[in-house]
Amino acid sequence: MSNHTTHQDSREPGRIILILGDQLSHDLPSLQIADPQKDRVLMAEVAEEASYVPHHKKKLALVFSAMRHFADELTAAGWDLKYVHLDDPDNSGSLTGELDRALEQFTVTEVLVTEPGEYRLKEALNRWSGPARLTMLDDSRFLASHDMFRSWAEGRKQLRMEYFYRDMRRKTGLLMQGDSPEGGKWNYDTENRKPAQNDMFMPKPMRCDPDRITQDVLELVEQRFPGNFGRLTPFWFAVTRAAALKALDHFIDVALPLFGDYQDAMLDGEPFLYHSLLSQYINIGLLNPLEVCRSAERAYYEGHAPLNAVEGFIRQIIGWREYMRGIYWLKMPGYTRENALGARRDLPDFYWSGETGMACMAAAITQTRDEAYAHHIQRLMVTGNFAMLAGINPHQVHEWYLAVYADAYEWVEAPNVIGMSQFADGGLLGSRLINFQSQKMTAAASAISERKTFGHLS
Ligand code: FAD
Ligand code: DLZ
Repeated sequence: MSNHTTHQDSREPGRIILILGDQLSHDLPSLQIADPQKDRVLMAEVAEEASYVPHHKKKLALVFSAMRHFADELTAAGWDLKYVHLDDPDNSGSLTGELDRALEQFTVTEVLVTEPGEYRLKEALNRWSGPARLTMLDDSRFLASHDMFRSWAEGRKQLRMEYFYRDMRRKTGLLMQGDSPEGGKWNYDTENRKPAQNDMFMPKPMRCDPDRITQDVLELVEQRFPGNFGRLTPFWFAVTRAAALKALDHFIDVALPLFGDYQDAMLDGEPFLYHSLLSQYINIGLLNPLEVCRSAERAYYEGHAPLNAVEGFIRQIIGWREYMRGIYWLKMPGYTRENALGARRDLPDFYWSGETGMACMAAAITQTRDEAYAHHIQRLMVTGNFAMLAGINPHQVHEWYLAVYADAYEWVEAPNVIGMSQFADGGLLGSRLINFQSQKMTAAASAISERKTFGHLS
């Protein structure tokens, strides 16, 4: 990784390819159309992105370490790359400021950027008025473009994820036999509500040892963000595509076969169950969502994992994940301020300390503090459901979720929080969701009462 702060521009005028911290994909649209002979890549660690919410320490370390590794990979592949470190004394503190600095240094005809995931940053880049024109490319790592989602949503009384999901199955051909779904049904969720047992084999997520780059980043995070929420070490996330691919293989091998059966379960002392722990890698671009689904599909056709598990897993990614992004871009700006139930209470301090007598809440929050992770049922049925029932201001709930999880980006977090868990959008996501929520409540309640492992929510 080179830092060309004193570089004299001796190349032909070219373009600057700005790559953001959650765009760490070698097949990023802006990289695909760029020319390594003429164009330059710019990556920058900046205070503004590191502090628009008080990110969990592990999330900061994941993003910075993965950015540094990705920059090294691009340099090794022959790209001329300017990388700005957070502690560079000339660091302007913002991505637009870093564009300005780069343009003082290089002769540039155009800045190319793949569309940012968050509205906030997209607006900031669109407002930027530097000496070169800025071109924003659609993010082809998603299956549904904004136009596609908008025309799907247009004229529908209710936006039901299930119908959107079927279109995504048809579009990708995942688990399809011609025009029909594999096995004859689109959805096998009725088989996916088993309570977990203490004596089950519990797979553990793959853990990576921090290398030199990650060690440097851990020091930086501890030094620059000492008061942020979360335990920084042990830090075991994958920070390269190669390691993330191993984590994917590990999940397919050890957890996918029972992913479906236990996807709605909770068990005291078991933070991960059969979940994949892949969202933090998918969301920063180390894994492509479609390749993750194709791996799971392969496991089904090779007889390694049953259909209820594989269909359930694929639905989360090409269904819920894409649908949430569609809702976000349909409803922004304004979505994160919605408050249909008029909830006014401040977020209680125990969301940050975990100090509460409510056993499920304490377990979910301390696990979140330690791992920057909680599985879907904990997020929806424990911390989310409590906030909704207690009448907590949904914007504060949204900011908490955006800060505390390693996979948290507003385009996916906000619809899950504002829509799915808080009903703050007035039920936009449709009756399917109310059904979905009540089914999850029933499943979680019966798991709790059967196992009596989490105590009472009071
Ligand atoms: P698994 O259970 O293994 O699921 C597989 C994959 O499916 C995930 O990696 C993820 O990519 C996708 N997925 C599953 N459920 C959803 C969903 N509801 N929306 C979008 N994608 C989904 N997910 C985020 O990626 N970022 C967030 O900030 C986020 N905030 C959430 C907040 C709330 C209140 C709720 C209820 C859910 C939130 N989710 C979020 C969705 C989901 O909880 C996480 O994607 C999941 O827990 C990540 O863990 P995993 O990789 O082990 O997922
Ligand atoms: C999350 C994050 C953090 C913590 N830091 C940076 C950074 O320093 N530089 C950068 O380019 N991106 C960072 N990111 C990711 C951005 O916040 C993300 O690209 C936007 O939120 C859009 O999704």
